[in-house]
Amino acid sequence: MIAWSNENGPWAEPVSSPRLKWLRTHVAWPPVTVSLWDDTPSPAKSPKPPSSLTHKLPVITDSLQEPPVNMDSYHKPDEKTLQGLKDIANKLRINSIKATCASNSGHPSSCCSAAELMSVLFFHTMRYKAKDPRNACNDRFVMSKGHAAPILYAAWAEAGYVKEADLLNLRKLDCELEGHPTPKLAFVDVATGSLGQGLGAACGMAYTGKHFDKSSYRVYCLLGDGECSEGAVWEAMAFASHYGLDNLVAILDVNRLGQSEAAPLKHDTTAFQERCKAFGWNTYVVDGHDVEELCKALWHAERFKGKPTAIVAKTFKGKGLKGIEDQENWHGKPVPKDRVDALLADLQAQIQAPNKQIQAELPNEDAAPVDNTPIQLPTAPEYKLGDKISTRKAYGVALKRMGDSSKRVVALDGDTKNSTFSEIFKKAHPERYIECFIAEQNMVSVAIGCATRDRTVAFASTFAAFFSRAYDQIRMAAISQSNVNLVGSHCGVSIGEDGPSQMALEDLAMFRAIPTCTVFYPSDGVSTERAVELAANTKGICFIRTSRPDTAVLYEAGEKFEIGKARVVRQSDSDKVTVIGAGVTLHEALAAHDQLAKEGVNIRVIDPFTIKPLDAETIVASARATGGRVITVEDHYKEGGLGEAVLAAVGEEPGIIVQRLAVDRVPQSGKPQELLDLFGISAKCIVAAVRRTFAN
Ligand SMILES: Cc1ncc(C[n+]2csc(CCOP(=O)(O)OP(=O)(O)O)c2C)c(N)n1
Repeated sequence: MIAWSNENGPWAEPVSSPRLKWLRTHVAWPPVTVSLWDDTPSPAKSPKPPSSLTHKLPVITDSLQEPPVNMDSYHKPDEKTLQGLKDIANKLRINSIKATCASNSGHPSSCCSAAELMSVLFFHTMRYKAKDPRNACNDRFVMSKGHAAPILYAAWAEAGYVKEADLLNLRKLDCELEGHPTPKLAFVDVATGSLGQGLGAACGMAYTGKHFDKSSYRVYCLLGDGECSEGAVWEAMAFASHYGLDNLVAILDVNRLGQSEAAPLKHDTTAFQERCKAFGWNTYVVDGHDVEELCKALWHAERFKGKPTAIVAKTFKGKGLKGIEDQENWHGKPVPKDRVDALLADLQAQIQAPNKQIQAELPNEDAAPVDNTPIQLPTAPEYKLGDKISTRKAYGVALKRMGDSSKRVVALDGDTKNSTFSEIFKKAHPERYIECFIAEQNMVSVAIGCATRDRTVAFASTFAAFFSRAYDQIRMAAISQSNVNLVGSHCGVSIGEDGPSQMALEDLAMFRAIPTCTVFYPSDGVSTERAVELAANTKGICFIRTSRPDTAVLYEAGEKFEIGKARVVRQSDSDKVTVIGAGVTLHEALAAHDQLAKEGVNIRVIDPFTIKPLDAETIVASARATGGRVITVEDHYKEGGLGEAVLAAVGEEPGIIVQRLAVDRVPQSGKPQELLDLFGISAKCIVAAVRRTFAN
């Protein structure tokens, strides 16, 4: 028998710390917060707590506005309900087996360990409208172990949303029930299947529910035990407890086995519990096949305030399948044809009331409907031609201004807010800023979670270089149909002295390769503001690349910018070469233009504004007007950046030759201008390249 316990003893009232006791006696000290959807004034401040108690108080006090719950008031569900839940668990097993047999692929043993967990969650604990899975008020469920998709589909079939017959089309080309869940399905918020990412997204949803929507919906996330070897899981664990996300429950399906061998902790549920506790979670260890224990644990989780809850469920992989249960070498294998009838008959025989249906309880109607009205800057940018401002700072100003316009705009950063300038937003709108600390994978997942169901328009920023460690999350964001906005500062060698570890030189390649991504590379304050405005309203992922050095404002405040529309910033009737630069290299190109003009050589200079989509029409027309001669210059490695984007755009045009100036080796520390020279992308180098073009 598994221990029923949390750190306060078996099912004890969980509030015991001096801090919480103090809060209990000062419940009239609510946090000063304003709902995103409601402008009612903040409650008046009551006496300040002692300073030693202030840490994380807003989170805790939110919960304590409700009267304390008597944890002893739990009543076990009646026998009929419990039997109904057991029956549903076996129905889910049966449908998972049938579906994976029909597709001759999939992970039935991973489904079977989670059958009771899914049954209790979907038909006892969670509140949702089964006919409207994406309803804003519904509880959320994230199947982080996405390979167990068939049981998720079976649960929605049991709930009446998916047709049972469709389960047999699992993984077929014309069926949306894919191998792993994606938001093509209305009951899926984020794509999973790359293990370790679900909990971070669930954190974003829970944070949004608690702090932005201020709604009672709750978030449940099912993880595999093998999956818990992923570091991203523990980034999320730390985040959830730091922010006291007591509307979040992680269920760990500890079935001992991974894909090719046992998971490292095997069935050591105590080790899982200790780890979760150490990360600041409320924990319960249960027999994951005992529906009664699960009902009880989830009931307590719902009422436990101040911390997220982890339910560590001891289960068996392939549970209920004789000869397969708890055996190695069954991961990702459908039940063999010659055994399927007997195994299905076994499961069927355990079902006592095959036709009994259990309806999920309905949610509270306390989340605002989706608002998708476009968000505009409150006024035109306020820069004057020639003013000097870095695009990273212009980002902070722009985001703050977008935040002034709409409460849907939220910002996240990974402890770089004073470098990316997201701190400007934070200062103006602290209640809509999420500090994610130095955990970029989790930051991206949280941002994706915040943006689900269009609850927020999320902008997450860090040094562009550090997005590379979240590339899998970014890749999955595309599959998730996410509209998240990612803003990377400190691109290229122009950051100078900090050296190559801080320089993003692969980010354009990385983001260009993402199918749903729009890549902005603004070159001055005005275009940065417009990039932020456009990104807020653009479907798919948006990446905005910003630079560290101060550069001159190039555009009038009223200048219009569009995605995929380049600006020709210098031109004459006698241009000899088209030079395309962005960010600092656009300014270098302009300096080269001025120098060459003195020598009587005119060049055309183009600011692409977006690298993806790239304005091929303007580039090809300019190339034609300049004898087919094009030079690209970029503060990025040669591979995958601006130069290759231009090459791709002119690839089918005869008579156009593209010369690429780019960083071609690992750089080093130095002064920005020295580095631009050393790596061949300064004005001087552009002038030399233009001259070479003629020499050839
Ligand atoms: C990041 C990542 N690495 C590897 C895989 C391949 N993979 C799919 S399922 C699996 C084992 C998962 O084990 P566990 O989390 O314990 O889930 P179970 O199937 O046992 O419930 C592996 C290694 C993956 N999908 N994602």
